Amino acid sequence: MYFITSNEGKFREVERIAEMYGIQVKWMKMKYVEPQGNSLEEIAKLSARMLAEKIEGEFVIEDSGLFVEALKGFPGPYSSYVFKTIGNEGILKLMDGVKDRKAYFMAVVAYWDGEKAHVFTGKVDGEIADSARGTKGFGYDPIFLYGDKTFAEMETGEKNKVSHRRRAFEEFFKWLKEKS
Ligand code: ITT
Repeated sequence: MYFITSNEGKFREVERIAEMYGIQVKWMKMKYVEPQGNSLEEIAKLSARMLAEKIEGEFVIEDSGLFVEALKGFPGPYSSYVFKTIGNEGILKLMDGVKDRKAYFMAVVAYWDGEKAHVFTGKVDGEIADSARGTKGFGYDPIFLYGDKTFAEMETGEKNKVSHRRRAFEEFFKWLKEKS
């Protein structure tokens, strides 16, 4: 099963989750232009359809994002662009002095079976930390607090127990196993 992503952090996490289900995922490292959409689901489905025009057979992709409640869900579907531009420091600045720090990560997996897309989602609730902490993980991990640790203070195995990605891929792998 090919997992198409430009993000090595995503791939390394999924590789470990897949192992738990006895499934081998191979990394197709590729950056594709993401279509515009209002939700991660819409973007994931459109991306799968677009990629299917170039790639033979089955593959899987994942679209994810950070949703900050006090910012009305921002950066949400724009997480990738926002990370590359204002980054973690920019989010912390927007949250300066804000009491309600609730946030969640969401992951949408889109599996293209050769004919159509199947979508699976996962979510994890947490908070935006007061400052960036930790060196593990990737992306927004240093500012995402889960309990008393940020995701960047956790080993992959620990993050993988609770993450949005784990939850979405778990749904997908269970479905795959039931189907076969
Ligand atoms: P691909 O589209 O090539 O898979 P990407 O990094 O551009 O890789 P997305 O479009 O899904 O991925 O954008 C998601 C953004 O949210 C991106 O900046 C990630 O770094 C960030 N993100 C997603 N999951 C995360 C996680 O588990 N921890 C920290 N940041 C995460």
